[in-house]
Amino acid sequence: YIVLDEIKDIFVGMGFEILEDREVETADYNFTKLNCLEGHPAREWTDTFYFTEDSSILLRTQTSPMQIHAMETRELPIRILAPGRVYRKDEVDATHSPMFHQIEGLVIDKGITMADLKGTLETLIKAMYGQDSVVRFRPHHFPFTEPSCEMDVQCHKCGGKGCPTCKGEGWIEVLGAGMIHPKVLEMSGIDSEEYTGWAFGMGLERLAMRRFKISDLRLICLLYTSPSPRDRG
Ligand code: 2U9
Repeated sequence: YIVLDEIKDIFVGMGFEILEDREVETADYNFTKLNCLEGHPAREWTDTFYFTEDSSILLRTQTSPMQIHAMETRELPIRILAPGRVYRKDEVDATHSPMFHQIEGLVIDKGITMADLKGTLETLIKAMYGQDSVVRFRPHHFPFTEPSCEMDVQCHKCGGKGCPTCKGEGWIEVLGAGMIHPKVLEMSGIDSEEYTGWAFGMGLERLAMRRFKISDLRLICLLYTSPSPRDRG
């Protein structure tokens, strides 16, 4: 919750609005409208918690359906942050849990480019890890963004030389992002000729584990139940 509050503050400072929404979703909003069509591996019974035999109602596997609802109901432009719990059929171990927290962000306006994505995410990392942080972007693939990328931050311990903290890599992967796929915009009724946008997603537990040097994800479960001081009323 400390990490989440910090990230919320950074994005509110950049003019983003924070969303909250349901955890039970339809396959349409969780998958189809995100360009994960029928037959996509993420839709398997073995990966997703379904409520119905016909695989139509489920526990959301990502916070993206919140953003689809916002795209369909809000006036443009939009700048939103969508944090929340997500559910996947994963066995519990040191780095996996069937329930975890994600933060996704999304911007849609006229004339938005990859430069906006890079600038905003670099600003986020510098606010979180210090102004001297160095980031890099690598090409990647997601069904809902095109082009897609992953962002690494240069290891603050060794300055990129390679050490135990970064497992000899020199870089630490922090998030995935990309330009919203034109098909995803069109499916939510947004003209992709007129409007463009970018989105990012990251796992909160992984971020908190790094931040507080927590070695095992299961230890974080103990923290879930204690509300942040701010929410305590
Ligand atoms: C809409 C369109 C695009 C959100 C994105 C990622 C890349 C990503 C993972 C990080 C670790 C999920 O928690 S994780 O396992 N996510 O890499 N997420 S772009 O893209 C969107 C969202 C909403 C309408």
